Order: sequence, then C-alpha cells, then structure tokens
Amino acid sequence: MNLSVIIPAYNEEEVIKKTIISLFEILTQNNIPHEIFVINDNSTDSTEDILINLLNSIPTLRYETNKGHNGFGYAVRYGIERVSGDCVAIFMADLSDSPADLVLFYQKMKEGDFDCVFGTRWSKGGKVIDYPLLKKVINRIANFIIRICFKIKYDDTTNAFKLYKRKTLDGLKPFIAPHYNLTIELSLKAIIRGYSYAVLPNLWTNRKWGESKFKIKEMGSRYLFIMLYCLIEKYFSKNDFKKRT
Ligand SMILES: Nc1nc2c(ncn2[C@@H]2O[C@H](COP(=O)(O)OP(=O)(O)O)[C@@H](O)[C@H]2O)c(=O)[nH]1
Ligand SMILES: [Mg+2]
Repeated sequence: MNLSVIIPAYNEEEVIKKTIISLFEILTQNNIPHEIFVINDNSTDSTEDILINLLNSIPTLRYETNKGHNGFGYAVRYGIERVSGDCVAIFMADLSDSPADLVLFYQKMKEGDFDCVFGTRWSKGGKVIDYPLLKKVINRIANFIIRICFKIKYDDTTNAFKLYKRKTLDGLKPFIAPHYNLTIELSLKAIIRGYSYAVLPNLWTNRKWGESKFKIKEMGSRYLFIMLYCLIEKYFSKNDFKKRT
C-alpha cells in the first residue's frame, strides 16, 4: 500500500526541513513505500529554496507551488488531485503532528482495511503539548456540537492530521472548503457517506518555530458554514452520496 503524504506549507522556512527529514527517516525505517508532496502556497520566505535543496537528498520528496487561489484547503485539494498513493495522509508542515503516529495510522489502515484513520488528541492515549487555551476552549465546544449534531462518538473532527484511502477521497467530492474548514468537510462527509474509520490517539505539539496562520475570527463562520452544509447532506440528501460498494 503506497502512501502519499500531503503537506500544505505557507512560510515555513524555520521548520519545513526538519518535518520532511523526520518523515522520510521514519517512513523509510518502517519500509513504507511513500511520496512526500509539499504544496507551497507562494511562500514569501525561503521555503521554496529549502525545498529545492532538499530534492537532492530526499528521493521521495516532490513539491509544487499552487499558483491558484491561496489557502490551506485549496493547497490540500491541489495535492489530493495529484497524488498517486493508495492512501493519503494530510500532515502539517510545522511538525505539530508526530511522524511516528503516521506509521501507526498506516499500519492500522492496512491491518483493518479501514477507509480512513482519524486521530484524537483528547481521548485516552492522546496528548497535546502547549495547546493555546482559547483555542482549546473553542475546539472542545466545536467538537462537542459536532458530536451532538452528527450523532458520533469521534471527538476530534477538527484535527487536521488524518489518513484516507485515495478511493475514499474520490468519494468525498465535490470539495467545497477553501481554507482550514476542509478538515471537517472531509471527515464529516466520510462519516455521513458511510466510509469506515478507525480512531487512534495522537500527539499534537504546538509549533516551536514560525507562526500560526490560523485566525479564529476569520475561520469561525467558515467552519459553521461547512458544518451546516454537511448537516444538510446528512439529513436531506436521502443517502444519494453514500459509499457505493
Ligand atoms: N499551502 C498552504 N498551507 C497553509 C496555509 N495556511 C496554513 N498552512 C499550513 O497549514 C498547516 C497548519 O497551519 P498552522 O499555521 O500551523 O495552524 P495551527 O496549527 O492551527 O496554528 C501548516 O503546515 C501551515 O504551513 C495556506 O494558506 N496555504
Ligand atoms: Mg500548526
């Protein structure tokens, strides 16, 4: 099972090299056939120069600049359209997610033949280090509302780090979300369309380098929009978009 790792990156000069090298090393040690596909979003710092240099030493690295509209969601969607792996991970450039967890996600998907593997940072075994307090309060409220509305037990829909089969992603189209809200669009659609998923605990560490691009004020209404969109699909679409077997 070939793995494609999609990394959206916007101005990550301080950390992108570390992220790629750690991923490459751990995936290679575990004999996981993979490609690491970085989507650079017209970064204005030296992210692109670093990527060009790394191409010489990391044989599984590929990068492209998304010249279209900028944004986390557009970058991830750009990647989804261009990867070739049987399964696709979305992984953050700032090394907030743990490369070791990706190996566990991959093994879980392979062993159980799951359509998706999702992480939780909040249930038993999951962990966060230096999670900003305001963000945490909003995160827990948002995930609680999602759990009630969608009648699910999974408590970390907003966690961006997830693993999907490529076929599953094909079944989640058309994609709507341009920004961070793509994270919940993909996972909620996977759940309501009947794709199987396993949940594993994962570790999230606040970035030690660079700056967060996430702005709650800009994203709040966008998350609500996508959540309502998925709710409408869940309750009114008569299962027209369900997984076909
Ligand atoms: N390609 C692309 N990546 C982005 C954009 N905004 C954020 N990212 C990446 O998305 C990931 C998460 O963003 P981050 O700023 O760390 O958000 P936070 O962890 O919620 O504070 C990082 O890998 C960023 O480089 C964007 O507009 N385009
Ligand atoms: Mg981050």
